[in-house]
Amino acid sequence: MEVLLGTKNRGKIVEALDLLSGLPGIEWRTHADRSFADVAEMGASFLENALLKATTIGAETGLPVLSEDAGLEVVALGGEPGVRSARYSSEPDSGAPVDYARNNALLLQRLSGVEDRRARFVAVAALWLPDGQIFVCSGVLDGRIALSPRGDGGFGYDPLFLPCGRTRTLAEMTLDEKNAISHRRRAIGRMRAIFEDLVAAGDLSGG
Ligand code: ITT
Repeated sequence: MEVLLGTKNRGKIVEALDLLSGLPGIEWRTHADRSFADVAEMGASFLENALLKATTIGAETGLPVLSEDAGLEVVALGGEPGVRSARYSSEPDSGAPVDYARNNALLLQRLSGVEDRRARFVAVAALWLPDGQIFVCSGVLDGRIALSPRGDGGFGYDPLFLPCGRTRTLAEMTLDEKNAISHRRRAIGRMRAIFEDLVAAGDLSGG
């Protein structure tokens, strides 16, 4: 039974495939196996965007689709960059490519002189099945924003994100270390139990 990962973000794909490994009865497919069009993320929340991606890519491909919308919420910035995390440093709707270094530089600039560095990562995963069933799981990772970027692992804001109680940024951790604690781990870990139920019930076989 095939399930398509509805994302083109390389960092997310690497982490998600690792988190989903070992689930019997499911063969994971990516955009390299089954291409799909980019989905404009017009939603006002991670939930809306995750559902939009899963349902749109599902309708295009006819395959069960697992999508995810994620981002960073910074307390002192009123929850920014939030749903704009991927394109924080670009004009809205400009279609400009995602630029992690510029996003990180803008975040540091906005937090310059700010003492309250509290932040959290949020991930919302949505699974769409061809028979119309939809499942949603979310996860959060609390932490704070470092004063300067450190590390080359992970992606996005990882070089600036210090999880609570840790001294290394997410980008200074291995894939296994990040995947043991991340927002994505929490969202996709919860989704694993749903996949196990769906496989046992034969609900994925129509896909
Ligand atoms: P898809 O829509 O194709 O899944 P995307 O990169 O557009 O890929 P999102 O809309 O969910 O994905 O945006 C996620 C952005 O939030 C991403 O570009 C990063 O800047 C940030 N982000 C999310 N999870 C992250 C993580 O684990 N580590 C660092 N940054 C993360």
